[in-house]
Amino acid sequence: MKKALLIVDVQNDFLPGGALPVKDGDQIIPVINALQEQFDLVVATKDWHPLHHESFAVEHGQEPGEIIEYRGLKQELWPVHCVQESPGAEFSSQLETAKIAKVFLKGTDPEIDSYSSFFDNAHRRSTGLADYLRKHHIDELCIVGLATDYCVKFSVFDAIELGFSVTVALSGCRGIDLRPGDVDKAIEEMRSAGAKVIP
Ligand code: VGL
Ligand code: ZN
Repeated sequence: MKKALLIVDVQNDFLPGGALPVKDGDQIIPVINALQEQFDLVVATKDWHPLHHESFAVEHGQEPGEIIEYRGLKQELWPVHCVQESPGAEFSSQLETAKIAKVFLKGTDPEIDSYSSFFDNAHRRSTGLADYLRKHHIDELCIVGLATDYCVKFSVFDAIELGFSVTVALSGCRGIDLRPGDVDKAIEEMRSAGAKVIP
């Protein structure tokens, strides 16, 4: 049994002071730094949007928090965040990166969002993460990062569907809770999907 740690989107824009800050998001960084020691392999994702991305409210003349239908998919609209090569898209300087073997980029297609670390929201294009994990004979995946109710949740669903055995370490995650209760609901959904959720 080989196990990997997947660190989801620990980027400046999702941290306090960033464009789409997750409350107390910075508190997970020391937890994740310590966790890395326990894994055979550490991988990470970056939300990596082009300057004009359909998930940005401004592209539709709307406000962040609104929900639209775009090309047949439901889309939450966000402030401009994690623009490729911008400081907001960088990992937090507090995050230990020496052990990260590979970084997978998501949300790079201007026409579709990607909450999961594995596929875009229409499940059409893969990021390459699943093949990489299989090539390294990983069967257990521990997932941490931001945000619990978006990119962590959808990464957990896909990882389970792909056949990985999945643990979510909540001390290494924080959520957006756009609608209060979203994080609690996400935790329940991850549990029902078959994830082992630990404190
Ligand atoms: C995320 C909203 C928009 C996330 C990314 O990383 O959870 N959330 N883009
Ligand atoms: Zn995004």
